Amino acid sequence: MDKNAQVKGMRFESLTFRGIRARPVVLKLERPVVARIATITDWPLILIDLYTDEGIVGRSYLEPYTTKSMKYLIPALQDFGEMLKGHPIRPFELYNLARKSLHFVGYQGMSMIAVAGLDMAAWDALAKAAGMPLCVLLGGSVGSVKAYNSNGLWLNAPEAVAAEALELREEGGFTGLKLRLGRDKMQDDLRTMEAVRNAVGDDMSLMTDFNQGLHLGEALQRCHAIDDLGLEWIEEPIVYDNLDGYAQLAAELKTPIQIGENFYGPRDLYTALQKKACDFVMPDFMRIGGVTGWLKAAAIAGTAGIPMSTHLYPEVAAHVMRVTDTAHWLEWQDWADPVLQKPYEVRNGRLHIPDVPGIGLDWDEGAVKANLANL
Ligand code: SMN
Ligand code: MG
Repeated sequence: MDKNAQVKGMRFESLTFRGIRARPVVLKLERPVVARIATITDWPLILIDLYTDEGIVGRSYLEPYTTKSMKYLIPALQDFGEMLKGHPIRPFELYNLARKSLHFVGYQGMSMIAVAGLDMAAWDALAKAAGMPLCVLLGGSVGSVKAYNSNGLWLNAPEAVAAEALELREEGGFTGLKLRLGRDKMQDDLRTMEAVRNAVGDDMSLMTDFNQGLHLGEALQRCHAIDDLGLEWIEEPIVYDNLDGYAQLAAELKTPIQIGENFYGPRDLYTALQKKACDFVMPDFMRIGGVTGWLKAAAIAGTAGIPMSTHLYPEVAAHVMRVTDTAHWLEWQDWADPVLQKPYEVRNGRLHIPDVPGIGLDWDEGAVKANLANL
């Protein structure tokens, strides 16, 4: 098929914003999140369609963790829809306009999450209109990205977690898995790690994530206790904004400290690096500011020589990782797969970008209808 068929007779630079549809969906998680700070059985998604006068539809989704938050995020997206009507689809400009429109509300939190959803859909629309996969529009090439499987390994019993590790490895020939830590007793974490290591062998990269569950004293003790296990990284042992605490942990530990899923915008990444609060970074797309925020953040991490991994949103993540200087690991989670017409393919531990215009997100309307949330 002629990939440019849909853009014949149109200049992609003149694509025009018409409006936004944002729909709330809630999906049951196959393996519920059981973390130190929360249990999540139902996973909310906001599906965004960005309409243009030319008929191209840009798509993105947001994963805002709680169903209730969709009640206030969706109106913010609809407000952007009205405000930006008639504006050319130029993602950097839309990003700035949307950010500034919320200046008095504040730049972080919900404001940034709404802007990120808009931004990713705008980039998708532009790449579709250009007839190119997003990674190509950004100056890169279509290909695969090294990924670890983050679909499970929550705070369950050691034997159950070890058995699940084998299952997760087989979901795509993975060479990396993420294990959640922060059980009431440190010994139970240690037992679980031993069971997983015995099951998957020495060649598997093991990432660990405390989900901010420890105070600094506990973190010092628990991170030192696992510091000789050859882990890929220790993620978020303490509350995300205690950068002084992170600087102390990063200085004391041999294992790299990983943070970033709670950076709101590129400046948070810059501040963390200034404070030497971590060794690795892993921004989340809804908090860093979508593709535009990622590109700005990747320039900072790249300049500083800090390895950069992704958090959630594996489809858009794969595209930007192809143009990220210090690209490290992509976090694979298949949680949006049930509403996608064509979920991305994972093989040999790598996520494969489809050679189609845009990001490659099309909704399975039957599944969307069946899972629409009543807010
Ligand atoms: C995480 C992701 C999604 C829900 C809860 C926790 C986690 C991660 O912090 O890094 O995957
Ligand atoms: Mg995490």
